[in-house]
Amino acid sequence: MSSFKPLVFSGVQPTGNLHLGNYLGAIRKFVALQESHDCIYCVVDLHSITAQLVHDDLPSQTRSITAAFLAAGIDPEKHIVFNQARVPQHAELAWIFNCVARIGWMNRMTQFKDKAGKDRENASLGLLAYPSLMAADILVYRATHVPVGDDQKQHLELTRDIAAKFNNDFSRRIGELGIGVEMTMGDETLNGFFPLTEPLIEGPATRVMSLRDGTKKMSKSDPSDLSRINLTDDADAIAKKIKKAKTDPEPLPSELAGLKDRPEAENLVGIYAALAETSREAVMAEFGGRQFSAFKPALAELAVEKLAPVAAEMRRISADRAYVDAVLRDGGERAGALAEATMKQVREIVGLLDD
Ligand code: AQP
Repeated sequence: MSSFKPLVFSGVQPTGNLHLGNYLGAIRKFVALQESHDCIYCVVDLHSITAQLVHDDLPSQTRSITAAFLAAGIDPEKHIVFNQARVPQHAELAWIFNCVARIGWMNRMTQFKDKAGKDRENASLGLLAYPSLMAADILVYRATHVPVGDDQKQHLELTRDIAAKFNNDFSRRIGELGIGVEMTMGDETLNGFFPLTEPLIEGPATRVMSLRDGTKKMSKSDPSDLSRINLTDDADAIAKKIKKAKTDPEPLPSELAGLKDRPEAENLVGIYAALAETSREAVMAEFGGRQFSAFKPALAELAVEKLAPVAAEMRRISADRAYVDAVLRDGGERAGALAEATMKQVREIVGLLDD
């Protein structure tokens, strides 16, 4: 028996312009993890049709997220970059996980409640089952680590629950086939096939909030463009949005405790710290006691300095559609081979004949 090989997986939906929250909460971490891990990064197009089926621009959005991955510094040769629909094993494993997960688990997901809103009966079945597909995305590679923003924490807990139930339900069979990893669950030792994936949610910007309302997450689907900084915004747009960002009349505090009950101040300090790759404490040591009228221009300058090169590179890569498509095709082939190896064993465990 050996342990699971460390492997990073994460995905981003092609549902609109990427924003600073996606960049700081996810993509920048994807880039850093390449140094220490094998990584698989996916544009999760099948997820993007759960909330809204028809997207006129789905192919161009998929290419644009791919360009953002590459522009941020993801190496598609050393690692794997592809779009989910190219590897049908994701959907196949998701079906099996639909039979593992319980409806009650899905009904408790806050993202489902938020997105379905009051008219839950009218939400797509796909929206309810979204976390099961997300579990399949990760576990079809038996990935051990998943960098995400804080909003995905609950879905990752559910991924662990699905893996644990599958391992538990099929432990005997996994043992008989000799393809398991010995795992301790409570007082029991069992033969697990899927790892209990660890979320990687760290740093000062795990939940970047809207610039218009510090209690709401910065989101692609917020109708107000002023609520978010898009990765493609130019310097003027970034400066304008930060200037207009909601704040309170007090100066910045010098210590962390002073940010309590000041969500907008907390958000801007977190963004500054993440962009400057420092701690919130260090930002407050520098700006404590100063007004937002002094802090905001410094934040805008830093944001432009960090984001402008990514935006320029994204434009350059996006112009070469053949290159982007070649990256996705090659990544899809390599991901597909890995996913099929897992699914062969899953079919054997479950008892589904495939040859
Ligand atoms: N505001 C955020 N702060 C930090 N991380 C964030 N992420 C999203 N918003 C923030 C992280 O970005 C990754 C990709 O997200 P996604 O596009 O797959 O899904 P999402 O969380 O639904 O993103 P949006 O922007 O909020 O889209 P809509 O408006 O369509 O719902 C994930 O790791 C996520 O945690």
